[in-house]
Amino acid sequence: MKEEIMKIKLNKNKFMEDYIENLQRITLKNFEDTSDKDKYFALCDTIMERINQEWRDCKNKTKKTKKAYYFSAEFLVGRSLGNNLINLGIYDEVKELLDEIDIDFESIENFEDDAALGNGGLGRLAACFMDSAASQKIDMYGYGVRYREGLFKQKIENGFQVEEGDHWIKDGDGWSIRVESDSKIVKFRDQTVKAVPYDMPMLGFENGQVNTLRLWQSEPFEEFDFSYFNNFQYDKAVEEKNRAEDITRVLYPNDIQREGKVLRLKQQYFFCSASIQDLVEKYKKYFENDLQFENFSKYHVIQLNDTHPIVAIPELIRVLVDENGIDFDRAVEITKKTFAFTNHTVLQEALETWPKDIMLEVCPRCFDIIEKINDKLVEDFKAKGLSEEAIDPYRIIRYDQIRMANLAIVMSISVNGVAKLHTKILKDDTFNHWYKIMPEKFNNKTNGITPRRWLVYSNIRLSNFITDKLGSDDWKYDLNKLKELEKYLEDDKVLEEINQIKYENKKDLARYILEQENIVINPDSIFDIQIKRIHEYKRQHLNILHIINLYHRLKKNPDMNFYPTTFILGGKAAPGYFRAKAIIKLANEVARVINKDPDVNKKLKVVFIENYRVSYGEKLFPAADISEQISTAGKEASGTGNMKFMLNGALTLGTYDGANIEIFEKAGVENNYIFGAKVEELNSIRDSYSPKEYYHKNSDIKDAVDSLVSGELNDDNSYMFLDIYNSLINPQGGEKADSYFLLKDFEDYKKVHEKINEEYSDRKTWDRKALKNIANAGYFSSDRTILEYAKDIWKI
Ligand code: Z2T
Repeated sequence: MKEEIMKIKLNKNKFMEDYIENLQRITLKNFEDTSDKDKYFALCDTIMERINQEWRDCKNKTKKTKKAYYFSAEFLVGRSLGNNLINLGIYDEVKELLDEIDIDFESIENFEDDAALGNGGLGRLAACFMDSAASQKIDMYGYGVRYREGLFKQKIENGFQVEEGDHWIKDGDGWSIRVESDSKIVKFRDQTVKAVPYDMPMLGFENGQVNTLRLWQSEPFEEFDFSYFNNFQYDKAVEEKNRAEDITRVLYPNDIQREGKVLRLKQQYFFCSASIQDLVEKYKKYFENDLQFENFSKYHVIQLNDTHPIVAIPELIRVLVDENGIDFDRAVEITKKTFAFTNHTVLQEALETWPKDIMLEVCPRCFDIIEKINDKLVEDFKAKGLSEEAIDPYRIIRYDQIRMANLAIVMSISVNGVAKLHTKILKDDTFNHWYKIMPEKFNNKTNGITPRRWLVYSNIRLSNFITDKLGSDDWKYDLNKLKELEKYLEDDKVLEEINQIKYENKKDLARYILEQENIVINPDSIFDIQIKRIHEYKRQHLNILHIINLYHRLKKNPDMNFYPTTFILGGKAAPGYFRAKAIIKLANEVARVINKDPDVNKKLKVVFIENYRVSYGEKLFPAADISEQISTAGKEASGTGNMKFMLNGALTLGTYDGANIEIFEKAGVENNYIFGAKVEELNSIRDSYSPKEYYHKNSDIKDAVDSLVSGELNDDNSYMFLDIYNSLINPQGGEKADSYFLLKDFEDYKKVHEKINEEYSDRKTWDRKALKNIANAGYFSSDRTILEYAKDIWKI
């Protein structure tokens, strides 16, 4: 591995010369008159020039080898400047160079808007995979959508979430190349548009590899429809242009809740059609003799990131049959060997189904093709003697609904979950009927995170410490090497260093939070952090209810033995998800009440981070003592924030869910804080569960739950707190009470918090646990994950 290292050689004088020249060229200003934003964009250009040759070399490799294509509606890249410099191996040098001309790198960095082209874990995973594939020299192309507006910006106004647009490219896009000549025509039933690719370089870590993330933008097929124009119907021409641009105008802000809108299916079909055309066109160019596409699946494997890109399956068949004269059955066979499918959740509300009407309205030929596949499937089952009823769960089309997951499972070589428990639930439950007849397709690929962004870049102190202790930076290429840190478990001086690094990071975060949120927090307190999308199954409200109860107990008993703690929460709610927004209001209200109360605010603080996003996460993960991962067992497919915390030396306070289980396995249960019912237990009590019993039996639970409606907390007449209250013990309209088992797990959660609070004072023991976690985080590198995909599924 190490021999391949190839930092770009930085000619410092040339770099500076080019930089200043770029800066003046793009602004037509003298250096003194340029803004920080100008300085940021000029830096992008100067870096893009330097990677251009390697990028071209990688793109124009003539060797005929199998390649992977990661199709995803989301790539949550975040910022690229710092990460690109790290991966090029020139971060320190460039920082110094800028310093010489009085440019503060960090302030420049802040002028980059996050590329927030994703909602949460699923999109961020795709971005981590891009980094890891390039770093492992795997030829993988990302294909997705260039949303003009990424995930909305979250403002907190009077404690309520307010959404604002995120026009991330309004001042330009320093990291993309528009490749006009690779544009494609995408035809919908009622409209034809041009798909223009914007390519972003995905740099491998110090290895010269540059992969491509190709994001498609929708534009009018003809800039003006002159027939309208000539008839003085100018408005109509403009309207057509807008209608084309609408398709990639904005990312849908729901994370797991599916969105059954025509425009959403148009987005999906738009990028899948353009991407499939791209692959087929290139294939025909390079394999000009293979008119029958004999070798297509030998050279292509398409990984489908959840159900969103599944329409690529009928689209490939359409292109093969309608545009290349391939026989239908053959096209199906080729397609079946090309796709692989990843599932990311077992929540029913996520499983995409499209009404026949909508599919006919968007891409009627795809419906035809899906119907043929379905008919054949049903016919085969009947031939095997299955009853109508037995066939039912397998149908791709049922009651005029197209079940996308069923289509993907039939048409793929592989179906995978994203953590051990999740894959087990897929096999035993969600897709059990499929598992029974095709067990060989099912496999697990536990998620991972890229250690470059989530440690080397974001936690320089810890990164330098590790390199120092291990005597080399080999661990950046093979994260399993972190295991060697275990030799320091009994070394008090090293444990003290860990402590000091965490403390410095906490001070940095405290400064940043003061600046951003205008709240003073104490770096000597425990930093207990829960950052992720807001959802009932993730149970942020369990965290908040516990904080309320803790506050009450501290008020009542000021001398209570209590280590000062700062609870930090952050995350966005889907704009249409009332109860998630209620949870945000509750967090902000509890923070307001507690932070202004002089009886407790020396010991207890609560912060709700406004507009939590990738670039904010980079400051939060390094500063955490406790990582809150408290989802209802069986509901969080994997989680990846949990891994970022672990790698940065936080201890996990978590349930037996998703990848938490594997974290406990690797780092040792004794080095983390586990609580709550396991999935088997919840399954066995699901029907008889009565949250009221817990409410009446346990005075702390009653205390916390009652505070939602006692008048102590003010929801500004939004009825939001009543809604949360009702969801727990007074269900409305056929809903089940406390379906996420907050009250069942509350007591255990409280106890484990008490344990944490007590054990934190023994700093040495704590730091040893932190080191244990860091040393065993190697498994959660997305390098490991992507290598498993390459080996087991893609065979490359
Ligand atoms: C998402 O972020 C996840 C699942 C989804 O299912 C959709 C979105 Cl946007 C359709 C998350 C899971 O909730 C999380 O557990 C997992 O770690 C992540 O995907 C990546 O696999």
